[in-house]
Amino acid sequence: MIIGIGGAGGKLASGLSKEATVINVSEVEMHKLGLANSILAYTNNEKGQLVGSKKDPNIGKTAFNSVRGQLLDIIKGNAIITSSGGGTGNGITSQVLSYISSLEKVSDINRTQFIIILPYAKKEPSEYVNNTIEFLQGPLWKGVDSTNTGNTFLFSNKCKYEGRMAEKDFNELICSSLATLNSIPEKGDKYELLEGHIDKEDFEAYKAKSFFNYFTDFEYNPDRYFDEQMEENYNELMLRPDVPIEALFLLEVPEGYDHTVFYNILDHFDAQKVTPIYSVVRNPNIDKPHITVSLLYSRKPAELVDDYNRVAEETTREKIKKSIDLSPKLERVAVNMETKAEEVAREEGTEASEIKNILKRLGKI
Ligand SMILES: Nc1nc2c(ncn2[C@@H]2O[C@H](COP(=O)(O)OP(=O)(O)OP(=O)(O)O)[C@@H](O)[C@H]2O)c(=O)[nH]1
Ligand SMILES: [Mg+2]
Repeated sequence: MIIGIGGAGGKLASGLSKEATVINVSEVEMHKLGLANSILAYTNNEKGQLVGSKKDPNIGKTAFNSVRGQLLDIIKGNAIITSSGGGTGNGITSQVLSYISSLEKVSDINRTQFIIILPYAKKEPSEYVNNTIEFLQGPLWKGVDSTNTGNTFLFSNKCKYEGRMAEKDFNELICSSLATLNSIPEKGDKYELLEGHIDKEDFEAYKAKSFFNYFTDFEYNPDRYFDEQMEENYNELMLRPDVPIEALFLLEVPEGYDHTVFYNILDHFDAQKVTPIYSVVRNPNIDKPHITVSLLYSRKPAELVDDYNRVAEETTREKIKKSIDLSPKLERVAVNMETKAEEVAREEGTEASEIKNILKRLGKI
């Protein structure tokens, strides 16, 4: 089951499944989704129930207390989807992560996956960006580091903005990419299985690992280096992965195709000292081989923030330019000065407040 928290979380969860459960402080927003399962989180304010958390995660954190019991019960073995920018999704999810981190040990079957939608720093308000940076290096990282979470998926709103996409179309892109990944065990059952086998249990065990999950899918050309093709077909919806700790792939080949080309892919992972789990199937509906690959990787707090900042620094690649109508000029990235100051302070062993004072005097923050 999928649980959508806050505005973005709710919309995406409803795109993923009509059986989704959504949680929000806004009854109106939830009602629009037309789902059977929705839970209203209460905000105790002198003005009564708020209709949003006003981009303040502290409001979401307070609202968490009103749904705590119900929410902690349904997250077991399921996935949470939320944005990290606003107050509701960020605040409630932060509390869930803190709770999970505090537990002794969560068994595989009870692990929760986290699907996070990150704001695009170049085009979105600084509150969204700052909330995200706090979230990445704080509760999210602690959760993953506790090894009590399942996979964490980090999506970025970059393509939405650079591609000038309608929110609905962009959400469909995220939902369909997740559906492609999740169809791996079914495809192994549905099509003629030629090599390997990722069954439902293997897949669930993979998704229960406390790592970041990056995945992509593309038409595979066995005559070219696999690394090159992974790079060319980088999934623009997600943050870039680090070297994989574990991997999984599904190779689909057309009728009559020599499927032993999958050994090339094993060689690639062998060079990275990773032994992937895989399925190779014959799909009569395609005329070129197609691969879906997932990598699990690990990140430290500062690296997570770097990954996030890099999304805005990277020159947008040819692929987005071609596929979506794009504004070609890329401005320089707004570096988050406060976070940078804290990073430098850590490295230098000085007080962050000292560096911040200098930056304040220079008018940088
Ligand atoms: N991809 C995508 N991003 C969205 C969508 N709706 C909001 N966002 C992004 O989510 C972030 C804002 O968070 P929301 O999900 O509205 O925040 P919330 O959790 O409802 O919290 P509050 O609005 O403060 O109560 C921003 O980065 C938005 O760009 C959506 O439908 N799709
Ligand atoms: Mg909202």
